[in-house]
Amino acid sequence: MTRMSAPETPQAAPRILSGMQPTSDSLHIGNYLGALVNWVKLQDDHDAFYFVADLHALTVPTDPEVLRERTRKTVAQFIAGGVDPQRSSLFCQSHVPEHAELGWVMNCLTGDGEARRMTQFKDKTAKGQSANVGLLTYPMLMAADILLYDTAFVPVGEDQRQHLEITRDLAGRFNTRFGEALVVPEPYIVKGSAKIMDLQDPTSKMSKTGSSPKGLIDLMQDPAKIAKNIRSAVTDTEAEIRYDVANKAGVSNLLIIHSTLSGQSIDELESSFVGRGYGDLKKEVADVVVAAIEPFQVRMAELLDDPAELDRILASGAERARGVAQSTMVRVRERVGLLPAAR
Ligand code: AQP
Repeated sequence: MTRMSAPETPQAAPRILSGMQPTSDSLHIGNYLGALVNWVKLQDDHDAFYFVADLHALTVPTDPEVLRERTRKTVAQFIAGGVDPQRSSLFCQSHVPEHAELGWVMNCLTGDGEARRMTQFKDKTAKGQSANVGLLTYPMLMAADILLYDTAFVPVGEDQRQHLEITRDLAGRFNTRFGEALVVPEPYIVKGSAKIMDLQDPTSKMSKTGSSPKGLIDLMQDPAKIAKNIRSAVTDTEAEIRYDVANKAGVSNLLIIHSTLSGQSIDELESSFVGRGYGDLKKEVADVVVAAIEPFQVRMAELLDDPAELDRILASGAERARGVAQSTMVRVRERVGLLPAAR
C-alpha cells in the first residue's frame, strides 16, 4: 500500500505529536525520563504538538474540579520540564472536538476482539480498574489524536508501542477502504529512552494510576518523601550492585534512574559502587533525583501562580491545533460519506 506523505506543509520540519493524561496532581519520574525530556529535545528540529489528554483521563472516574486542576497542573509540568510554548503547540485535547469525532470513526473501523487484545486494557482491568467502554476504546481515541495532525513521528515510551501499531493499522485500513486520506505515522522510540519501574514492584512500570504511593517518585513530591520512597525501594537479598534486569530488577531500576539523570553510564556506576551497599546506592539516587527536581518545583510554583497565563497558552495552542484538525476532518467526512452540513 502507498504510504501517504503529509499533505500539509511538506517542506516543513517533520511533525511530531505526543500527550499525557492529567490522571494525577503530579507526573512521575517515568513520565519525565521516558517522555518529557525527549519532548524537550525534539522541539528543536520538529513541528511539535504536545497535548494534555483530558478525554483519555475520563476513563478513570475523577471529581470534575480535580480534573480541571490537574489539566492545568499537567500543562504547567510540560513547561516546567522545558517545553517551550513559543516553539511547540501546547493544547488540551477536549479543546479540539475533532479528536472525539475521529475517535468515533476509528471505533467503527476496529474489531471487538482487536480492541480486547490491547495489553494496556488487559493490564489495567487485571489490576482491578473498572472496565468502562472508554478504557476499551482508548487506543482508538489515541489513533485519532495522532491521525488528526498528519503526524510523521510519535515519540512514545516502549510501553505505548502496541497502541502505535494499531494506529498504523487503522490508518492503513482507512486508506484502503476509503482512499488515501490519512498519514501513516512512524513510532519514534528514542534510543536509550528509559522505562522506569515501580519502586515497590520493579517488574511493573511506574504508573500514575497503577502504582502505590510508595512505588512512585512524583515530580511534585516533597523531597524528603522522595528520599524516603527511594530508601524503601524493593531490591533483592544479594549485596552486589549490578545491572541485571532479569535477576535484579529493583537495583537495575535504581541504576537506570541514576544514570539517566546524572549522565554517568551504567558501567561507570557499577565500578563506582564496587564494595558498597544498597544503602549507598539509594542515598546517591535520592540525591541525584532531588537535585534534578528542585528547580522544576520552583518553576512550577511560578507557573501555577498565574493560571490565566496557562489558559492563554492553551488557547493559542488549541487555535493552531484546530486549524490542522479541521482540515483533516473535512477529508475524513468526505471519504466516509457524511453529508456536509448546509450553511
Ligand atoms: N514508567 C514509565 N517509564 C517510562 N515512560 C513512561 N511513560 C509512562 N510511564 C512510564 C510515558 O509517559 C507518557 C505519558 O503517558 P500517559 O500519561 O498518557 O499515560 P501512561 O503511559 O499510561 O502513563 P502512566 O503514568 O502509567 O499513567 P496512567 O496511570 O494514567 O495510565 C507516555 O509517553 C508513556 O510512554
